[in-house]
Amino acid sequence: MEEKKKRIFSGIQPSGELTLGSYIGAIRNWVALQNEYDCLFCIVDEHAITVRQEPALLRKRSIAQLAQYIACGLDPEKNIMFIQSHVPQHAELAWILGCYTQFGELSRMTQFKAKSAQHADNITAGLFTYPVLMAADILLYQADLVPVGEDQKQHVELTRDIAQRFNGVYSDTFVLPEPFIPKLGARLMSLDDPTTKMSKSMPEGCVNLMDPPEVIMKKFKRAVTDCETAVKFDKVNKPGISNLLTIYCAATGKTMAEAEAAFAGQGYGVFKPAVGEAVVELLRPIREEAERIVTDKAYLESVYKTGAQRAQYLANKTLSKVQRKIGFVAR
Ligand code: AQP
Repeated sequence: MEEKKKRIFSGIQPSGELTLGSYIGAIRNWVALQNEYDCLFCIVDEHAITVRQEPALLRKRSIAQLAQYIACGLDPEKNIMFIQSHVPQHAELAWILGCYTQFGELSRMTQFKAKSAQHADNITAGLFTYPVLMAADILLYQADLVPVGEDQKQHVELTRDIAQRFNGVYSDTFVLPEPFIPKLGARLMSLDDPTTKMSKSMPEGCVNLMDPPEVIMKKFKRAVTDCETAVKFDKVNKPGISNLLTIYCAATGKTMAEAEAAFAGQGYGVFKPAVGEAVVELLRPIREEAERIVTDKAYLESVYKTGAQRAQYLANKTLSKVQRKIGFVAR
């Protein structure tokens, strides 16, 4: 008998441009895993509105992000690709799970602490309960694995805690998901400040998937390094160079030792543009393909509509089971 494939769920907020961080930390792994697993890849627009968005831009970015997912190599025939708000079961399950999540647990989330500091004038309840919606996204599909960057590990761990609690109160309902974090590039740092994460909401030190070559080169030439000259991996003392080396290895497939050897005796003036060029070549085919796909509105609409239908079918199975277990009257 053929063994049932394990399931993956992952998503990215259309709250800004897709970045080199989100590509290397997440999307590239989605592409690598799509043949082995049964996958759902989502554009999590409900998460995006936890901070203020410009409506027209949010709409445009959601569609552009789908085009970029496909351009990165995700196959809509193989995977379920959809927009979160098209599947209302996410919000319904999130409400229920919120009643099985402690205020204290949510208060400890580092992303909430960072984002509430960043948006001090608009700390919404949605920003606080964001991890509950993320738990619903994952648990709704009984996902075994969640491929994310290092920064999302805490949220996946909370998802497991919520699932375990629910399973304990009732009976086995949810699969306990595992985070899948890449060995290289799990946390790319800002080119401007290598002590902070490369993040789409901080565009200065961030390389975007759709940046043209000249913009990418400029960003790398300006990247913050240190006042030494050696191209050596040393995260504590040389965070800027270490980040650039990580990016170089992720872009070229070279090992760290090979990369260090390639630049031995050469200064940062040679190294920084070389990293830029490696990234330009990594992203060039993706950008060109995304620019082509994004103009095909009818195709993209058919992808997200089919995706939502298929996702709803799976989501309903879990949601009705949950509703029955907690004592809601069947519809
Ligand atoms: N710098 C990074 N290095 C490695 N992985 C990263 N990811 C994001 N930045 C890096 C991973 O990519 C996915 C993006 O998910 P998201 O946009 O929904 O959430 P995020 O982590 O909040 O992304 P940003 O860019 O940091 O957005 P803002 O600025 O809005 O907070 C996730 O899997 C993430 O781990």
